[in-house]
Amino acid sequence: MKVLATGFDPFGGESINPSWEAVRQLPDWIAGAEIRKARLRTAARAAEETIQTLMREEAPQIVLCVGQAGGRFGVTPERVALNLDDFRIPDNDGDQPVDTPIFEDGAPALFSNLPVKSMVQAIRIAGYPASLSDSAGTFVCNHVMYTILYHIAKEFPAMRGGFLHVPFVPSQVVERPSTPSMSLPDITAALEIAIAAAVAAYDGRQTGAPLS
Ligand code: PCA
Repeated sequence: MKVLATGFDPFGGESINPSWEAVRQLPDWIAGAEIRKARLRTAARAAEETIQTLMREEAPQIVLCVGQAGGRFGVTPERVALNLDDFRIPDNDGDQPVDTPIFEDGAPALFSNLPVKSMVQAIRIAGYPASLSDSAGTFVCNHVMYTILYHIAKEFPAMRGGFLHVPFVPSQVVERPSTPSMSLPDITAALEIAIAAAVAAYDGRQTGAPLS
């Protein structure tokens, strides 16, 4: 089995993006699955093209894209993506769509078909903060998540896909009092656990009781 994991380049004046820093440090194999890693540009059109090409060329069973959500506490698998671009800042290519559908023929929202609750539970059991998120925002991360789920619905019905947001790392909050952060090794460990839970679910293995 093959898992495609991606992170993003830095945006919004940051010098690092913990999503890519964590993804690049993942082992090459997790729970018997080969991990393919790629860095996406924090730019809607470029990232959309890259993820679409990777889904076609790599043909992974599971695709998990990861992004930074500064200010969040713990890692947050995303439940749903909206068919909407509404960027509060320009992306890294200077584009700033407002109230624009991503795909004209797409549903208003698409749900991740990854086992998001099992992923949250597995991460928490291992001792790292995690919770389910019901909003991936309306910026590039939501754009990429919607793109994945749109192509899964249209072209790759056997593929599982979704998105996971990670917090700032400590070096990013030095000048931001009272802002949560998580160390890079902890984010990386949590990601590895999330992927292992997704692989186990794909294989039909049980990963614990559902969240109450
Ligand atoms: N986070 C942004 C885009 C890239 C990233 O890492 C977001 O949440 O949309």
